[in-house]
Amino acid sequence: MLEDIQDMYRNHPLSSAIRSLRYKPHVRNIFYGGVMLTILYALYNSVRLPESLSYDFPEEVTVPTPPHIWDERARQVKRAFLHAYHGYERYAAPHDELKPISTGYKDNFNGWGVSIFDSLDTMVLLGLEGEYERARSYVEKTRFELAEHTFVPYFETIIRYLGGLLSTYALNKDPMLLSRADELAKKLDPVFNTPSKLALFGVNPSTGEVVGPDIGILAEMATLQLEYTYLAKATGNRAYWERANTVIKALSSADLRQTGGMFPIGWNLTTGQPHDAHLSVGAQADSAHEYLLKQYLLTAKTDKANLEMYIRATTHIITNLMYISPTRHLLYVTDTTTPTHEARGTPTHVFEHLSCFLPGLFALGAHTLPLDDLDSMGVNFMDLGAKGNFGRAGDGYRRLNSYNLKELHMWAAEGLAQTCWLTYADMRTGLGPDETHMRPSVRSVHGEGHLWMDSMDRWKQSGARGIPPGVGDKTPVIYTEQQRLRGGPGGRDYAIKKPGYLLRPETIESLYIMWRVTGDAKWRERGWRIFEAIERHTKTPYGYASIKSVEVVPPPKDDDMPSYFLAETLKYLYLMFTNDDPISLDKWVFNTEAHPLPVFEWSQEEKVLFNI
Ligand code: DMJ
Repeated sequence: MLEDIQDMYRNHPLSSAIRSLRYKPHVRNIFYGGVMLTILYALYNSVRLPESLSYDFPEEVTVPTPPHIWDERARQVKRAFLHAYHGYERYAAPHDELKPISTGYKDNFNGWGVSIFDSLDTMVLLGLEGEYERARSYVEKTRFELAEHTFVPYFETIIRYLGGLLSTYALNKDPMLLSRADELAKKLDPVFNTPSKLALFGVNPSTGEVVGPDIGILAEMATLQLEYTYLAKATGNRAYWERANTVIKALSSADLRQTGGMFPIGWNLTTGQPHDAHLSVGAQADSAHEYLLKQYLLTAKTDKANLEMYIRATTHIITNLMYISPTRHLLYVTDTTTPTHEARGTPTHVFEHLSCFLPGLFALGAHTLPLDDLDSMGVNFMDLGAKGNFGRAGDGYRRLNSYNLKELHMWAAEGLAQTCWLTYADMRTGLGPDETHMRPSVRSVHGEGHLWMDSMDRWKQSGARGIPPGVGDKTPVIYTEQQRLRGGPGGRDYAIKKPGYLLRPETIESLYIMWRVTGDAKWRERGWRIFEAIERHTKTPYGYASIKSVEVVPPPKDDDMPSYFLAETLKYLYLMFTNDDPISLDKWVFNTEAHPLPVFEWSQEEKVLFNI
């Protein structure tokens, strides 16, 4: 190498000038010596251990934070909400969303002011009376109309608009909100005009024209049960209950032999049966799995079909979609491509931020269900696998049957929550990427990977000592800029697929539930660190902006502040930090957009009306 460098210098035009110094060898030697030193210093700089392995990311807190500090932290979230909402009110209302860099606006969800509807219950919980009154008078006047041949996306309208109205009604019992919710649901009703009565993608609320492919998407057609059941109960209109029931019946009578008892993404809206075998808990699937447990909880544990479907779905997720990474043993959940003849498809090893709601769901289930005594709920775990003829699924049930199911679900929750958190703690911004690609093996980015349950079985066979695989705390690996550009030293176990942080709530939502369910303050402290990172890297003079890369400091921003940031991200942060527990997980159920609905108390007449 030294020779190469000398050659390079010999052939360089400057060298002739230097050679003219041949009669002054001491000058020449000093010159070459200087050049060599410069090169050696540059080489050293590119390989030396990064100063940033000691990057200023704060250590985990070991001394308990006193309650008054938590109250102050909750107040800081409230101030953040006000900053974001005032920016929206000033520059974008009554359009849908604020562009927090240019002070422009977006009309991406009907143009009815989605940020207002999505924020209503957050304002009530935060005690923001002035903002709420201004929002209320807008809501009262909104015309749920659209120009001909344009369409509302049904799913988004349900979770954001209808969810916001119903939840706020549940909190303050303002009848105007319920009547607006009723009116909106009626205008959307043509969407059910399919042979299966499962919802199409979209509808024009003014003309009733509908739009959407015959092959629907799981999350879009199976995320309305909570909203419609609550609406049915609040209005006494059984027709809404029927809409929710159609979904529940379609799901519980679906032919799931191809997918081992789990619901795939594609659904045929004519036959009401699955169309493919693509399994995921992330995009296009997430909230459908979430609503199985939550519908059971909302209806005060009266609807056994949902409980059974929840246990089937989670059994398949645990036995087939959960993997453990080779180096740091990170537990993660992935999706599988369509299988041919087997129940298990090929894992992609993609891990989505959207899937980070799952640890919270597992924890909520373990907290609220007697998973270690399902017989007391009239459910026989082994029968669930055998009765439906779900292909190879029976193996999974036999496997899980040798564990305490409650404990296993809680381990799954803890391990996944650790990984979701670590994808934040590993980044220089302290914020997590939208998608990662987990390495299935130390040496290769290809391969089957290591199923979590295989590691669990080995751990159990060797005496089940210590913390189960994938569950304990892990150390963050923060790359320097040099390491990032070089592709890193590999200690992270994953590559970043989509580097943006879109102000999403899922990790924060799970940290909040983990904190409430376990009482372990480490989850709450991690939530605080994420909030600090949000303040540091996403705040603009007018609001908060998604960022394009979580690995770059300062991160480049996107001109985008989604309404779910107001509805979910800030609400979960506030509820995590406040010392009160205004929305107890035993008494309320959050819809998928973080709008809480109260667990039912059934009256005798309602039991008759709803066939309970
Ligand atoms: C939210 O709109 C909802 O939580 C939805 O279910 C999926 N995720 C987005 C935010 O990431």
